[in-house]
Amino acid sequence: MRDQLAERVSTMLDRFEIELPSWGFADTGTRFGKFLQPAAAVTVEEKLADAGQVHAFTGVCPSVALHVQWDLPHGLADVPSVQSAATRCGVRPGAINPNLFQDQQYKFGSFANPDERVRRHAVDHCVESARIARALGSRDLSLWFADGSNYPGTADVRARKRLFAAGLADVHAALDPDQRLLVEYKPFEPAFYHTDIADWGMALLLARSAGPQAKVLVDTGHHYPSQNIEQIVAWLLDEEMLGGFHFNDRRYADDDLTLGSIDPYQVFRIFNEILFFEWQSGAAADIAFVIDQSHNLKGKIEAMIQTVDMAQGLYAKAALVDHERLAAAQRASDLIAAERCLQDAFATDVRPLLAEWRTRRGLPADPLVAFGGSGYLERITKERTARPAASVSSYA
Ligand code: RM4
Ligand code: MN
Ligand code: MN
Repeated sequence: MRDQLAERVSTMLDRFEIELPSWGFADTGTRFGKFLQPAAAVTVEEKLADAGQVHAFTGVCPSVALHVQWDLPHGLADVPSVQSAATRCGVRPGAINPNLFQDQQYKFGSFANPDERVRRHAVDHCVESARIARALGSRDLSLWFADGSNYPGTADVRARKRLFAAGLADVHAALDPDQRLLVEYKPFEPAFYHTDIADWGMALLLARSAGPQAKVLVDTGHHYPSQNIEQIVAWLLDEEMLGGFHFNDRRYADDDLTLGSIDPYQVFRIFNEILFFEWQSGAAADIAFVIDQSHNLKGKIEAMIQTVDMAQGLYAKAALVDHERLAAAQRASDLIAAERCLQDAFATDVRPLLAEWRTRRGLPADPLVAFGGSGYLERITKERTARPAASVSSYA
């Protein structure tokens, strides 16, 4: 029995890859300030090197999501150096994220800015980002917009909706056939009255109208507290519109805390919906799993390894759900039996299975401990403390 379970978990873990965010290795803060870490990465090469460590110790993070403005400030011209740095660090470029919120011109929005010239600039930046993605061999162009308004009556909500549809269609038209456009939603912040793409329904409508290669990206932190995220996931799966995740946890809003640090059962329930869908449909869901966390206080590389370990553990638990039994209990409206399918799986200690899976692949059984003993952190702390303070370009 134990062997069977181990086999099932092992097969599922084999296919579970997690993308790292370049911005998660740089110093970040809150609007009240930033506490600097001597080991934090500043250059894209340093971010890729740190991500390479997470991949080396976990074996499941071969790609790194990049932010164009922070990691490729000269656009296409930066592609060769980023490409070779990634190769040197043992990782590859992942989703490309245009930046549509930091420039002064975006004060009143990007795709929905009332000024046509700003809208054009924003769309052009996305089209260039699609070219960057192509040149780097990345499939996904991942869009998050800060567009919105702060006061009632100050924005034409319907006109802005149409501008978004038009802008996204223009970007979609510039994609290669194998590229994807991911549309992320967020209910508030930095806009505090209305956000143009505030929830999954708005993102779904806009992705649908943009074209067949556009899908929705669910950032776990971009929901109101108590919202049923796994139901959203189930609906998007059923509509074949779930393109990716940004993983993090939160207690209050978009806190970008470590995955599973507040509510691991919720992450488990999300994975359960995905795996139940795959079992029923017999098809693998094509979902990009990306971490989107900014660790203000924790050591960044350790926090990232901790996140990957947590994600794998919760995924392994979800892989233990007995789908036959669950489906039968649901059909029979046997509520307790159905719920117990989830609870039994969630209560299983999967750490020995995970350690076994890693050992079989020549990976350290406990990547966090192994990283701690590697000396990498001490070395970069010394090296990066000695270098002249460079200007930090990221504030994600
Ligand atoms: C947003 C969102 C995006 C991220 C930006 C910087 O809250 O989560 O994915 O790229 O922050
Ligand atoms: Mn996000
Ligand atoms: Mn966010």
